[in-house]
Amino acid sequence: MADVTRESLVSTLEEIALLLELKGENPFKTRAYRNGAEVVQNFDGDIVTRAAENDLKGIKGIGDALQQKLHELASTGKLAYFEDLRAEFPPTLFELFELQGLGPKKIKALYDKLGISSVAELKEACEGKAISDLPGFGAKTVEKILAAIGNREKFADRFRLGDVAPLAETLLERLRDHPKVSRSAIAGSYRRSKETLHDLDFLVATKEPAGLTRFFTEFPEVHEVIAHGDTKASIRLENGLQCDLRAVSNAHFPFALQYFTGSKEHNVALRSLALKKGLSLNEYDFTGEGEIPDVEEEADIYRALGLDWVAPELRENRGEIEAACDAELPDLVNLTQLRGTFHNHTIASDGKNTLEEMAAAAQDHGLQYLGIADHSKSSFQANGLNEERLTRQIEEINKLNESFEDFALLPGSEVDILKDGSLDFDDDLLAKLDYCVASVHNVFNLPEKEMTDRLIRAMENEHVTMLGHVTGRLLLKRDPYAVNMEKIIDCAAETRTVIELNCNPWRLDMDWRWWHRARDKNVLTSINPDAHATEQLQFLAYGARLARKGWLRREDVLNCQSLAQIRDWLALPKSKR
Ligand code: DGT
Ligand code: CA
Ligand code: CA
Ligand code: ZN
Repeated sequence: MADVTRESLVSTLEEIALLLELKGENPFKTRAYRNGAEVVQNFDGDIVTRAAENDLKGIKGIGDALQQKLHELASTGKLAYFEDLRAEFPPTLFELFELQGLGPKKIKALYDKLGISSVAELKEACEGKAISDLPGFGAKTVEKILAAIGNREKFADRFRLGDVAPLAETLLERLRDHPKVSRSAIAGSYRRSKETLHDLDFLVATKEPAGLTRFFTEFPEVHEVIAHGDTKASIRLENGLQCDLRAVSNAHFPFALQYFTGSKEHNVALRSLALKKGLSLNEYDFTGEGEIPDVEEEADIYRALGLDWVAPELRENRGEIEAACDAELPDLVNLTQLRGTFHNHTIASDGKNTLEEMAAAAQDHGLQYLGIADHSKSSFQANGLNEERLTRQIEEINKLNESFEDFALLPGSEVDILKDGSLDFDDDLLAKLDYCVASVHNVFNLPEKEMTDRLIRAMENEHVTMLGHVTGRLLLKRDPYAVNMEKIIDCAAETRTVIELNCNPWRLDMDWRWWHRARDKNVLTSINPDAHATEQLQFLAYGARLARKGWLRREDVLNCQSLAQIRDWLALPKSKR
């Protein structure tokens, strides 16, 4: 079942309203859905659970019919009425809903006046003249629409790491459990922990390769068999993801694993190093004139070339081969070293769980502390807390903490950085918190200099412990806002402000390519799940993978410190940290 959230309820109601409008239904009916969407959006409480439990009676603006539909949606993840309605329109019409910056009003105008019902048609119209006759479609709007279409093309056929990881592991397990498989792995960008992937590259060692490729092409998730041979096969899953399988002998496995892990750039550099040693390296073995090294596992290949084994995350030809040669590879952080985490939400703002539930989940994860950072008042769309509610939450946390042994909730806030770089709360209130995460949640379109100055002003505040999701990007959806990352990192170093590594699979922000530079300037990170529900604490695993990809060690990660260490650290003025 699809994850039901407040946002998904709201967007379904809005889509229904739009579809009714496109059909020319009576405006009264349409308005009921629009109002309903607004009520759900602004409801002060856990509307998703209330809907799932059919407990919506008496909520103003949600009549009987809407109650029933919300209940069906929240309890089953589907709504028959909505699906029937959708079926009345060309399926390509719904592509338009996914374009950034194209609201329902515009979609209706395009459909009604120009009969546009797909992105392809829209693109054609934008490139021609017809569209400029429509009111509300000036040159600027058309430019924005074209940019959104460009983004969509750029992102087509790519997947977010966190969106494919659970399925990837399930398929790998199935291959691993096959009686004729002795070794197995997922190579490629998945093993290198890239934030987005084009396809998955499975690899097995087996004596019966043809049996394995057949087994693979018969997986129940298969939508289409793209290629099927005796040693390799390619399938496309129902979600559109392509998966390749290569079946090799046990002796070839380490070479295939090394080769198909990539990156291409890393492999090119490695092969040229091998050539200097008189060895030719390919996906099957070493060949050459002199003595051929014994290879049982991947590390033997690196060792034969005079290198330490290079963790897959580092294989991007960004200095890892030189470091491996000098035995100077970093001892990378790993998930089990995390002792706590910051930046988590509760039902007080837009989270799904209570303080108690979040605390219990954190303890299940073996964490010693969990930072609570609900939204601040300017984030009204996320039900941000005002001064009074935050003050009450601090008291609530302090009281709860008396009931824990060897565990603590840390009262904090995800405070909005306002347009001018000032903060949503004044210093007196911020001083009452254990820490604060400062984030941008609106006005994304400032010029680079202004956006950079805005973040710098926030970092200069003594109470800002860390910057949240520093570029605001949403992977495969929204580009980062314009900001000068060199300057942000320099300022973080100077002001001793931590930069978070936001683990939400949509964000994974700050980008891994910047961490090496940051850590060389002694900037700390905090690996933060930005959890809006207990199960999202699992996002920490993606954060740890991306931290490794950014060359980070245990000492570079604030939340590898124990609760006692963290308390001491938080008690220091920023300049002493
Ligand atoms: P992706 O799938 O676009 O997210 O990224 P990768 O790195 O998984 O790329 P993929 O699936 O095309 O190939 C997997 C690995 O196989 C790649 O990282 C390196 C290796 N490889 C593939 N084609 C070539 C090639 O033409 N030359 C070299 N040196 N290596 C290749
Ligand atoms: Ca791949
Ligand atoms: Ca591939
Ligand atoms: Zn945020």
